[in-house]
Amino acid sequence: MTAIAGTPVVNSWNEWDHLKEVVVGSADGACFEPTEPGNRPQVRGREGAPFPTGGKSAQAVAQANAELDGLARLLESRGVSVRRPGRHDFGRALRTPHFEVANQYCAVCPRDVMITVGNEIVEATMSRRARYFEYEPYRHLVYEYWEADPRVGWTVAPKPTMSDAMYRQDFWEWPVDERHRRMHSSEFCITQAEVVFDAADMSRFGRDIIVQESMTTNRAGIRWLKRVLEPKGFRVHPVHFPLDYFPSHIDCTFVPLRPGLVLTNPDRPIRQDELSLFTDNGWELIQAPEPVLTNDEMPLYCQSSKWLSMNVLSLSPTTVICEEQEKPLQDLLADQGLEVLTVPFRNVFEYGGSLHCSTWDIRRDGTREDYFPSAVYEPLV
Ligand code: DAV
Repeated sequence: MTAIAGTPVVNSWNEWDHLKEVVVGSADGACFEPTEPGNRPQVRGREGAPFPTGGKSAQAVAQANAELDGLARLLESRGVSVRRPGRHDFGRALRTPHFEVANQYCAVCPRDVMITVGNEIVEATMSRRARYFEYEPYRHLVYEYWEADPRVGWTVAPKPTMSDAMYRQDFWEWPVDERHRRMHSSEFCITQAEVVFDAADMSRFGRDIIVQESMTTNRAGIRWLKRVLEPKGFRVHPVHFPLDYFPSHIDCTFVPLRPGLVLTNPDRPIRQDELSLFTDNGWELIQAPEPVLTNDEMPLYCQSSKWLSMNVLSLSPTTVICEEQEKPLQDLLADQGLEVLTVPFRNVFEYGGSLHCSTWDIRRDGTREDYFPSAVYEPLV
C-alpha cells in the first residue's frame, strides 16, 4: 500500500466514486448476537423461541466466508485492493464497570463500526454491548494507514457506558399502534443521555453527510458528529424515515448510487420536510423494487429485513455490485445505465448485512464536492 500520486492513502468522500481500496468483513469466530437491552434477537417466524447463544456453527461460518471471499475476488478482479479484519476472540465474555455480556458478535460488517470521512477514519461509539470492542479487528489497518501517511486523520468517538440507564427497555414491548403514534418522536431503545452512534447510520455525499436517527444512533450522537465534522468543512444533516419502526443503519433505506441519484425504500419514505434537500438540489429518488426474498424467507437467524436487497456496493458512478438473485433490482439499476456485477451473498445475511454493510471503503478517487449547492443549513446545535 503506497500513496498514489498525491492521493492520501485514506480518501473517500462519498458512496460512489471509483473504489481503490476496501476492507471486506470476515465471519471467522462469529457468535450469535446476545440478548441485551439494545437488542432482542428473534428466531424468524418463531416468536418466543430461545435465540441461540455462543459461537455460530463451523458450517455457517464457512458458508458466509465463502461468499465474503467471493466478493473479495470480484473486487480484486476489478483492480480494487482488498484488506481483511484481524482475528478477535468474539466468544470471550465482556465485563466493564457498567455491564457484562456473555459473548461478542463478529467482524462481518465493518461498515457498522468504521467510517472514512474524507481523509479521516472515524470509529463509532457503537450502541450495543456485544459490539463494544468491535473496532479491534480493524486497528492493525488503522495503524498501518495512520503510520503510512501524515495526512490521515483518526478520530475515536467517546465510548458510552452502555449501562442499563442508557437504554429504554420498554421500547421492545410497545404495541404496533403505539409505535405508529410515536413514529415522529424518534425515541427508540437508546435514550438521549449519552453520545451513541453506529457508523452505518451515516451516508456520505461529499461535503454533506446525512445521519439517520435510529435504534443505534441518537440525537446526542448526531450532535457529536456535527461538532467534530463541521469545523472540518462538513455539513451534517439528521434524517428520519418515520414509517420504519425499528430503524438501524441507513443502507437498506436510502442508498446514493451516483451524483443526483438515490435508491429509496418504498416502505420507508424520508420525512417530508427532509425530501427538499434532495429535490431542491436536482436529485432524483428511485424506488427499489420488491425484494426477491420475502421477510418470511430470510435466513432463520437474520435480524435484518428483506431490504438487504438494496444494500449494494458501488465500484464507481457507473458500476454497482448487487446480490446475485435480486434480478428486479439488477434490472432497475441496468435501466439507469449502470453496469451491474453480481455475487451470491445470502449466507452473509444472518450476520446482519449484505454488500455495503460487509465493506468499509478506505480509498476512492475524487475529493470533496458540493452536491447540494442550495441547501439551507443550520450549523452547530
Ligand atoms: O433494513 O433491516 C439492516 C441493516 C443492517 N446493517 C434493515 C437494516
